[in-house]
Amino acid sequence: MRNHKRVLFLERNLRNEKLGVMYLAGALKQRGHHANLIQTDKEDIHARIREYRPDFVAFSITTGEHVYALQMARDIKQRYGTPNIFGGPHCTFFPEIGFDTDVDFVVQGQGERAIIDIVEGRVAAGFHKSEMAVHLDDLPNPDRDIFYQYEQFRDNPMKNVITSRACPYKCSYCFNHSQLALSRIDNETKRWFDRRDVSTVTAEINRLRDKYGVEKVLFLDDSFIQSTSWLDAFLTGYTRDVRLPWLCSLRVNCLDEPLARRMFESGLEMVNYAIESADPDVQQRLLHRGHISNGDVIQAIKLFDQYGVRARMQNMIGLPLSNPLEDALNTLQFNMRHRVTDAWCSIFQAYPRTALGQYCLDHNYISADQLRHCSESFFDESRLDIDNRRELYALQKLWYFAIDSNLPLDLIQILIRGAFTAETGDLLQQLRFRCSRKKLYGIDDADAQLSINLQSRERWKTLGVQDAANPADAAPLVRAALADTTVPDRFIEILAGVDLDDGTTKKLRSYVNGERAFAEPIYTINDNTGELINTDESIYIRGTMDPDAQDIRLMSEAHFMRGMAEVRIDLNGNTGSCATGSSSQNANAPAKQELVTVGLLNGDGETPNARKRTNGCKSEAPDERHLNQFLA
Ligand code: B12
Ligand code: SF4
Repeated sequence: MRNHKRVLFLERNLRNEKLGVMYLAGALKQRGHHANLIQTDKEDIHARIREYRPDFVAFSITTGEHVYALQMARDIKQRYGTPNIFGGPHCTFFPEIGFDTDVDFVVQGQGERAIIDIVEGRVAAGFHKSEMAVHLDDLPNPDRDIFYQYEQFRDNPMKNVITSRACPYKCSYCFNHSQLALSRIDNETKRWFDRRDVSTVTAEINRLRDKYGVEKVLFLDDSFIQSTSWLDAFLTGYTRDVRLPWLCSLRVNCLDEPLARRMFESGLEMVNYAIESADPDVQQRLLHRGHISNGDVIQAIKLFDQYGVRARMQNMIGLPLSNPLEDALNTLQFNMRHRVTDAWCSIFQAYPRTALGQYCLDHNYISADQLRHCSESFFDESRLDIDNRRELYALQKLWYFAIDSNLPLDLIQILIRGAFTAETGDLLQQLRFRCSRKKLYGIDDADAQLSINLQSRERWKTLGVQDAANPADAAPLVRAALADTTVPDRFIEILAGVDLDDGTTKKLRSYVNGERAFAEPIYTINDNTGELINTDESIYIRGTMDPDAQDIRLMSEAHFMRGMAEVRIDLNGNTGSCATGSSSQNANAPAKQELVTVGLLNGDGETPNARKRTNGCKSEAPDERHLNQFLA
């Protein structure tokens, strides 16, 4: 029997290097063992297994990935009898994965010591509870070769580094509250947070520079400012010993001008802000993100902007709200208004054992079955029973481009009504990935279609409405509508392939002809505080407002586009009101100044049900009781 064991990590759909796997490989190699990695979607698994002859296969999984990992482990066991080790966040929060008969070892918590104990035969198969917090300076260096054998990671000028492994907050959609609770229960020293000594961080980056020519450093810490004294030492050490451009996520409420300047002078290039939703009520009551406000974010963006430090915004749409599309569009505008350089958007996925997952279950936004079935991707269509799911899916795909090119809101509202297939979604996702890599990190995938061909755009514009061979053909209209914008040609071509129904094509035609008959946003955003101001007065519909049947239809369409629950509309040239709950498509023409009720339609042309129209999140907030049950 070999003394030095071989551990093979199996990964699929890798976009980013994984520090967890690198740390484990570093720990294994320090003890003389071997560790390697295969990308199961890109390589011949069986050839690699036969060649490498692993003693163990290992899976590092987040929730959602477990389904595929279990299948793969089962298959490998049947064919080769190789024992497997499971670890990573999913195993920490769902250790019962160990009940699966095909799982040999499952590790809850930090894995460096545990994996050594397993491969060296000191623990029996089954569940292994490891430390939740470790002294980070005691850990071996992460083994980078395991990832940099692949050029997709080696050639990336930006490399990941982490200086801490915890976050003090308890956002309702995140697993961190479980992590905190487990740390407090498990750790004998009651320590949950540790931060590396600055000298070990700078030494690691300098090694990276010598060996791999790193040009930028991405710090993966949940929030880079946890302690101002540590940050002070970091800025001194980093400026003196490294001074490479760096990027991080920040808790910005303890930022001031001198600190922003020092961070810039040390090489800070971009800051990641997680706003998730632009509505303060949603942030605080639904997402439990009271530790940060729009005002803090706006102030930080402005402080950094004067030094050219760019902003990246993280957003989440498809929340369990009475009107998730409205929330998403407000958040989109917030991003546009503050001209963020890069905007990331995911579709909220409800996870079991999070406060928000439980809230969704309690309020019938999701069934117990659906909640258990966790999606592996956060770009998939929402599994919640919410309005406008299709539009939200489309909006997520358009998000980056809409903000990057500052697309008009009414055009966005038309485009998201297209039938976005999974294939279109994938194409847009890949394009977004390439565009943002090029923009942020200068990595050019040499794809000519990212460029803008002005000649064809001129032709697209003139083709316009009349020349389209088939008046129902939306493609020329899509091209014409986007010709004047700065979106890449490739984006236009993908969108030209999206099917639009007749009503939407008609709206697009009006848009191209300059008749913008869509409502303006209900909210305006206070530029300093980030507060959303609900201004009924700001809602209007362009065009004649004589209260005849045609105008009623126009209004109902405007409502449809906005997906609004309740809107006041000026009918009298000027006054009136539209409320929800009635489907009066055939409403009689109202007299001037009379209140009219206009039925709201969802994407399928149905009137949405009343339950979700009651301000879901505003009456109640998710609680953490179920977590205590889980942790008891
Ligand atoms: C960077 C990051 C990402 C990156 C890279 C993902 C990655 N897996 O590295 C990207 C952007 C792709 C990402 C995406 C997502 N992420 Co993320 N992400 C993080 C983040 C901020 C840092 C990860 C990291 O490098 N940690 C440092 C390393 C050292 O820790 P580690 O990976 O946990 O590994 C240690 C242990 O888990 C264990 N271990 C890990 N693997 C193995 C394997 C074996 C065999 C063993 C024995 C032990 C073991 O030992 C390691 C060393 O001690 C964490 C939060 C955090 N602070 O960890 C969230 C986190 C991992 N993400 C999370 C989630 C939910 C997601 C998403 C589903 C979407 C979302 N809502 O953000 C997607 C899932 C994508 C996917 N399919 O992987 C959750 C996972 C929770 C869960 N139940 O699985 C976390 C924990 C955030 C949170 N607190 O909720 N994420
Ligand atoms: S700040 Fe980030 S890591 Fe911390 S609890 Fe909230 S979402 Fe999770």
